[in-house]
Amino acid sequence: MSNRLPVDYEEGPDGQIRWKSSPGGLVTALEPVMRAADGAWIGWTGVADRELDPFEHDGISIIPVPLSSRELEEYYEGFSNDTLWPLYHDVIAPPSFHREWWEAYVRVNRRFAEAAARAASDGAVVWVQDYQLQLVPRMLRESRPDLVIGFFNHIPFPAYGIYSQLPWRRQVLDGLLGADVIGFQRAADAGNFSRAVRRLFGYSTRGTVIDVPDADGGSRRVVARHFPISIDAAGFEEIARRPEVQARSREIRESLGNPETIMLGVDRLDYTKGIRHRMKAFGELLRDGRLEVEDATLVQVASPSRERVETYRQLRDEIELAVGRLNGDYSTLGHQAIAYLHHGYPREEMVALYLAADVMLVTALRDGMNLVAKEYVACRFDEDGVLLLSEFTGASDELRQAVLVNPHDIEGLKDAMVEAIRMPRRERARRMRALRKRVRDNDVANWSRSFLETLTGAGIIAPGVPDP
Ligand code: GDG
Repeated sequence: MSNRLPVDYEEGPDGQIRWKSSPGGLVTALEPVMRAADGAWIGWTGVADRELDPFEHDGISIIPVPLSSRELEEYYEGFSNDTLWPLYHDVIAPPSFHREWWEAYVRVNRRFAEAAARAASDGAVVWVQDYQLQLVPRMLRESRPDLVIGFFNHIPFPAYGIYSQLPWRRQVLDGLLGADVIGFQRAADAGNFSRAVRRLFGYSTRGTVIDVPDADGGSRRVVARHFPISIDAAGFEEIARRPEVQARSREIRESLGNPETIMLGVDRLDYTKGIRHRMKAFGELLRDGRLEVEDATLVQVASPSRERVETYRQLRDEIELAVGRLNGDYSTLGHQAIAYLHHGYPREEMVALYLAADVMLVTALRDGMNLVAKEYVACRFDEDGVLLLSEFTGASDELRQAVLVNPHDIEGLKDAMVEAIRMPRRERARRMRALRKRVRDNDVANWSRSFLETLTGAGIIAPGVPDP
């Protein structure tokens, strides 16, 4: 179960409905599991105010949950993206607290829980994804105590001092504690969660196990631990090895005027991603003459995101103002300082960009994991390219051979960029080999297997994932 289904809705000119797969990491990971287990995917279709019947798509049963446009505003854009998202990302932007948004969140979570209660067979496994659905585990357990319930949080779980700002902090924790296994990206997130449970409920915790008292005086055992998510590493490498993708990557370099160094950023246009910080550092390097525009170009893909939320509109204005200024100040007729692309691209084009980039910039101020960092590494079968990675991403717990940075420290960021650009070939290869091994050893299939085995009691931990 996830807020969004893995398919996109399309209406033909004849009014006929068509469904297109929207292949993401989660779909790749869960598709084989779902087929083997005869599972169903429950979620919203992406269109408001439409009731749609369950259907089959590409061998997967799909169960749509309807949302009205009002609920979309209050539950999704409001409580999920303007309350929980900024709060869980360490209040980089101020969260808004509105009681009507909370009420919509409760209502929609109940609808999702009811859909699962109807669809699940006796003793079935239900895996709930992400922060939009934190109340579902408890609601589901109350109506269907026979089910095995897992929850995975894709974003960080903040420290108590921040989490405790949430007016509904007890209800959210209680919602999550309805699950048997609660998964997080990093050990630190699981630790923050357990601490919040101790502070607010006084339940005892031992390592990753929390004892949750139940109504008849006994207790239930809930596991809260980290399962770092990953990507389909082999799938990305396969695309990168295609001759036409490599040709495209050379074409990209040429169209940028064959600069010595191409630096690349790929992010949803989101304030958590540190896009402004990276542009500021790059601009100062040009200003100080440590980089010349003929030698270094920054390509920034900023895919459109949450465009109806005001904070995101403001961010877009700020970034586009900064890009305009930098290009005005430093571009020449033949060389652009920043190639800024406010589009989404097909996966093959993203891979060609990864192959064209000498330095990949991941400067998030807070990020649950950051899959872009892992995708870059998976694509570099040539063992070249440098990953510059923020310490505030979940990925930095695993990808220790990246050039690690604190994006708030602009001087440090500038030095790290120069270090990455100047890094000798042998050093680049040494680091990239180690990074690649890590991403191959813990791919997304490993992630889902490890979670589901813990959930169903086998308790086997994926190789390379240390149990905290
Ligand atoms: C959340 C958490 C966590 C982006 N633009 C295009 C495109 N993308 C793809 C990337 C990557 C994905 O979107 C973004 O994933 P990230 O992990 O980088 O970030 P979030 O979207 O914030 O994801 C995050 C993740 O959930 C998983 O748990 O890692 O911390 O915030 O796969 O490649 N893909 C295509 N065209 C684009 O223009 N095809």
